[in-house]
Amino acid sequence: MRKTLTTMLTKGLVATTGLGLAVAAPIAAASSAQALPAIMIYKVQYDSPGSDTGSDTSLNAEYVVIKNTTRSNRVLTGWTLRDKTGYTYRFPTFTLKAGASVTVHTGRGSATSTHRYYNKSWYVWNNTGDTAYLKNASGTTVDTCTWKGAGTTKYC
Ligand SMILES: [Ca+2]
Repeated sequence: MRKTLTTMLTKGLVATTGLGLAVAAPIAAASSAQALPAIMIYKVQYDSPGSDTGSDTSLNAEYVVIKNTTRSNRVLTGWTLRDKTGYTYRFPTFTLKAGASVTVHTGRGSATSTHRYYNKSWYVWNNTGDTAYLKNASGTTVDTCTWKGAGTTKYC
């Protein structure tokens, strides 16, 4: 009887998490520090190596890495990544696994669970300075990352 109850509770929690609602968050918040955003912009390689030729190889070497810092899978469906200008990548149905990262490339490519593509024909992230904004499906800013150039990569 006791085991059955535990199983039911576990299933209930998984189902709730699967919907991507924040219902489970207070449970986690009580036991762990919240220094990092749950989902964060971890790294931006804003200056693709070599000349900006506009080739897919060059465009895809410009990218943003988004990391799930939690121990639970998070649904990012409808979340957006955008620059100051407003060039926006919107996640379709997508779940970022616990502790995993997803890299959003500027150029064209086949989307996987760890690599996504803006499908742009020119660069998104300004080499001389820009800001990346990550917003959830409600449009609330979850994290930002700003750089002023003088490099190729920003860790946030
Ligand atoms: Ca760039």
